[in-house]
Amino acid sequence: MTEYKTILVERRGRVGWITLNRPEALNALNSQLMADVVGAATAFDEDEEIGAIVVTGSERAFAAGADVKEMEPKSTLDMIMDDQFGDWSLFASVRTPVIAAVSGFALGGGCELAMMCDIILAADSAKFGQPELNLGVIPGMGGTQRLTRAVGYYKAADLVLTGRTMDAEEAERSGLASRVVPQDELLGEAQRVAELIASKSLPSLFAAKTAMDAALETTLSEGLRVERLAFAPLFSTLDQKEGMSAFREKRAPRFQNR
Ligand code: CO8
Repeated sequence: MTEYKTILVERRGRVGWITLNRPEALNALNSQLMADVVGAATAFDEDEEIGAIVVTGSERAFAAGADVKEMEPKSTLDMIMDDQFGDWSLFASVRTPVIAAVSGFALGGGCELAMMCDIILAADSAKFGQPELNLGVIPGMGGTQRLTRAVGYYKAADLVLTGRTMDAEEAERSGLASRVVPQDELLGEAQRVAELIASKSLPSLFAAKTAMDAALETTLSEGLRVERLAFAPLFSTLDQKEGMSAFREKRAPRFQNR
C-alpha cells in the first residue's frame, strides 16, 4: 500500500478509512495532506471492494483549516499560479459515498473538507466555522458556496462575516451536520453508517450521487432530467433484479455490484 505522510489509511471490511494525522497542527491542511487525502480517496474510489469512505481527524480536531503558516508568505500571484488547493476538487468528485466523522474543530478548510463529503456525522464536541475573515481573507475551498447551499444565506453570512464558530447542535439544526452523536460513539457510528451504505449496489450508489449532485448544480427541470437518465439504466443491472426479487421473496438482497 502507498506510504502517506500526513494520514493513516485503513480498510475495515468494505469501508475505507482516512484519518488526518498532523496532531502538531490540529490537522491543518497543507499541500502534503491534500496530496495524501486525494491519493487515498482516489485509490479507494477505484477499488470495487470499497463501498464507502470515512474521513476523520482526532478527538480535538477534524481539521483547523488550511495551513496558515504555509499560506502566510504567499502573494496574490502565487495563489493564482500555484492553485495550491485545486486538487481538492478531485476529492470532491469521488463517486464512492464519503462520510466526514467530525470531532472537535472543523474550521475554515476543515469545514470545507467536511462539506465535500456526502454525510457529516458530528460528535457533540464538534465546532464548525469559517474564520477566514479573521485572517483578512475569505473561504477559498468552497465555503462561500457549499455552506450557503447547506444552511441558507442568512446563517452562512452570520458564520462567514463574523468568523464565529457553531457547536454540533446548531450545526445539525442548521442542516450542516447530518446527525450528532456522543463523542465516544462517533467512530463506531461512522463505521455502521458506512457499512450500511456499502451494503447497497455500487451502480445505484453512483447513480444516486450523480443525481443528487445535480440538485446542487442545476435547475429543477434539468435535475429531474438527470435523475431520469440515471434511473433507467439501473434496470439493466443484475442488482435491480436481485433487489426487487428479494423484496418479493421477503429476504435480504445480495448485491454483486453488477
Ligand atoms: N494552520 C497552521 N497551524 C495551525 C492551524 C492552522 N490552520 N490551526 C492550528 N494550528 C497550530 C497552531 O499554530 C499550534 O501550533 P504551535 O503549537 O506550533 O503554535 C497548534 O496547531 C495548536 O493550536 P493552538 O495552540 O492554537 O490550539 P488552541 O486550542 O489554543 O486553539 C484553534 C485552537 C481555535 C483551532 C486555533 O488553533 C485556531 O484558531 N486555528 C486557526 C483556525 C483558522 O483560522 N482556520 C482557517 C484557516 S484559513 C483557511 O482554512 C482557508 C481555506 C481556503 C484556502 C483555499 C485557497 C485557494
